[in-house]
Amino acid sequence: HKHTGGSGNGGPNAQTLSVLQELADYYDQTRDQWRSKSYRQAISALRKHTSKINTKEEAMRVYGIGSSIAEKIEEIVRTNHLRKLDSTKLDERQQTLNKFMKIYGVGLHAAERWASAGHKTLDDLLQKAELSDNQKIGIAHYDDFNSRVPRSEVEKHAAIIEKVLKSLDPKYQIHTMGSYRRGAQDSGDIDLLITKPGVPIENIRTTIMDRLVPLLTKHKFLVAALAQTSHADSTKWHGASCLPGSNTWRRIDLLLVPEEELGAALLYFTGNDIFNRSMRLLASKKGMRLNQRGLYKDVLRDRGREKLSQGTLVEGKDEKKIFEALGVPWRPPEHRIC
Ligand code: DCP
Ligand code: MG
Ligand code: MN
Repeated sequence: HKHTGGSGNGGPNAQTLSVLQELADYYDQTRDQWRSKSYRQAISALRKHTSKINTKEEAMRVYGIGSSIAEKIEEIVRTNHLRKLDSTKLDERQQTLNKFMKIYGVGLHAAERWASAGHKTLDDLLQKAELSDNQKIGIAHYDDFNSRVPRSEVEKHAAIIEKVLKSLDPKYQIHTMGSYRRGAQDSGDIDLLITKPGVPIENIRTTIMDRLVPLLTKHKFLVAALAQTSHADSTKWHGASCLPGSNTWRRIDLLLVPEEELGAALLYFTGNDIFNRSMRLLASKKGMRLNQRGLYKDVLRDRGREKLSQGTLVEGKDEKKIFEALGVPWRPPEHRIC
């Protein structure tokens, strides 16, 4: 199976992107956060670009790409290769860890345990390691979960959920979040926010968990439930979905939100994660607190900046009003890439 390296079904800069991704993975691995972030930013900017970038000058005109990465882009296009990658070849153990950590739901801890036990391939794991059911699914669908979902396919998954949900109750609303809402041409997973005006979250949870999920599972659209937080008041469902006639499984997240928290949830689940962090930091500097439920003021903190009280709600329902209350000009989702 061919790894497309984050280029989905191509795009004019697919080859460049896959080489840059290798280097980004390397910096991730070495915990070089600054470089890792620069590369991530450049990759997401280039992925959105609709024409082929050939030269350093062209690359530098793309917002989010600096001169050093621009130079590398030109080298990749010119030589079909990046010399930097030769000198940063990871040792074998690092490569094994990388491979294992790309299994959905597997972190450094499990990867290190397996590598230390001498496992080197996914087949080794299947044959010799003790695996949870979710890990088995992660390995069986390794290529699926590591390939990007084209924007048009995200829309198809969302449309199926929306149709079935509205057939249960037409008052439900659904928003496609994450990288999709930021305008990405392809996404790592499908993030859907679900709400119904005027009813408490318990009500929404019952409809989704006890009716929608079982129904879509019966229809074989939802094909796996993954990493469920076990407690009964969970407002998230993580799993996998598969379009009729396809055998590609996609990662899908359902996020259940009451109307009062819709704005804060829209803000949070649009991301990206680094933009979110900067908004939370800003709130904190203004003596407020921002999370996926709302913006709060009069948060009491002790000298160690440890929170002593939740504070009072400033805004939760309206995304634009949260920006206003923070004194930040509105930033459309496409511009929330840090
Ligand atoms: N999020 C966050 N911090 C995290 C995880 C998530 O702030 N640690 C928020 C911002 C993300 C959103 O949730 O944009 C959705 O999470 P995803 O992991 O699905 O990330 P994206 O949708 O942004 O990217 P991808 O295309 O890889 O799914
Ligand atoms: Mg996502
Ligand atoms: Mn997600």
